[in-house]
Amino acid sequence: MTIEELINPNLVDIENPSINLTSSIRRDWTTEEISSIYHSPVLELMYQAATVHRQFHDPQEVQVCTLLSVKTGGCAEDCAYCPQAARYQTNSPVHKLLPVETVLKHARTAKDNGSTRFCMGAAWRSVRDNRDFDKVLEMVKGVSNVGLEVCCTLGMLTSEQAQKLKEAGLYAYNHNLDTDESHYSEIISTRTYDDRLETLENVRQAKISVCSGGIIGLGETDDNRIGMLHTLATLPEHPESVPVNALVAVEGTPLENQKRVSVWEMVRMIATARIIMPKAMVRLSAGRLEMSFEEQALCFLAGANSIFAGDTLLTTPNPEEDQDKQMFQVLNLKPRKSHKHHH
Ligand code: SAM
Ligand code: DTB
Ligand code: SF4
Repeated sequence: MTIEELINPNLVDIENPSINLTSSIRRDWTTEEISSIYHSPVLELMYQAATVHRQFHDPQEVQVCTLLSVKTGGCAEDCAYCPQAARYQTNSPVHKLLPVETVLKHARTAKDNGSTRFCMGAAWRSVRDNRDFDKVLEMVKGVSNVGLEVCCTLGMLTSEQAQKLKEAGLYAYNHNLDTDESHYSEIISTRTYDDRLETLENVRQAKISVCSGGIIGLGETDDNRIGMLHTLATLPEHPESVPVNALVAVEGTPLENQKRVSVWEMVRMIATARIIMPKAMVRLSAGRLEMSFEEQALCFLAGANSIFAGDTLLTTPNPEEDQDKQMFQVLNLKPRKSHKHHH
């Protein structure tokens, strides 16, 4: 089958709005179908992804999100890519939970710089019902009042904790699958793939928007990448956002010597995600520091429509705000307006 035949021909139609676009969103993709999309000639793949992108999104619009690590380092997990795992000797900073007011200051600055989503990360294995969690709930309320879509990434969550976050005003929760089930135990041994899926289910049940994607460059095969995309695209509902991270190889982690992924691998991953989950925001996440404007432009053309802005991701560097402003100008991109009140 050609890539064109694989993509539902009824996907159209900007001209004829009476066609219900959601009817063409498939959750029954097979691994073989995803594989043949992923392995299409790369320019054809990009063209098809760009076409789907235009049927569901304004291609000039890019959502700008800001990250803040509210609790950094000292994590009990053994994720092989992560500078924050306590067991690896890295130069990554370590600090306990930040004061609420410090976080709100960052949120206001993020908003002033054009972000519409603010994501708070904590180096926790899972959320525990303690005073730190109560403080996070206050942060969520505060950031929501600043007028930003609030997102958190705090590790595993029970359904009760998800409910509390929802009540505090949480808009989205990030919890990445990172790789596929068969490669997972090579990367992380301290939790299972099912633990990951269960948290996603708890988030979904609490009616919180789901953000889930992965990392490439961990030493996985194309089949592992395809497998992860298959799991995401066959969830009971597609995630509303799908981050695609390129590994940031950090000295001291077991993956410190991994070779940097090429832009074509990013493009294949982004384009395939765009085609099989057409409504999702596909986020060009970690790894932009090493990419030129031209390389990032290819990713936007392949269907990426969101980035993290600000000079730090959680612990590693990201392009300077000014660089990104310049890139938006050169590529004629515009930051997406807040959808906070449209949920
Ligand atoms: N501790 C929580 C968890 O693991 O779910 C939340 C924070 S954790 C740092 C969030 C995500 O950051 C991970 O799932 C992983 O996808 C990404 N990440 C961490 N280190 C990375 C690295 N070196 N390169 C690329 N992505 C990374
Ligand atoms: C995601 O997928 N990428 C972001 C966000 N979600 C939390 C994190 C990237 C972290 C990169 C390594 C670091 O800065 O510590
Ligand atoms: Fe901990 Fe999250 Fe890093 Fe894993 S990715 S070591 S859970 S902070």
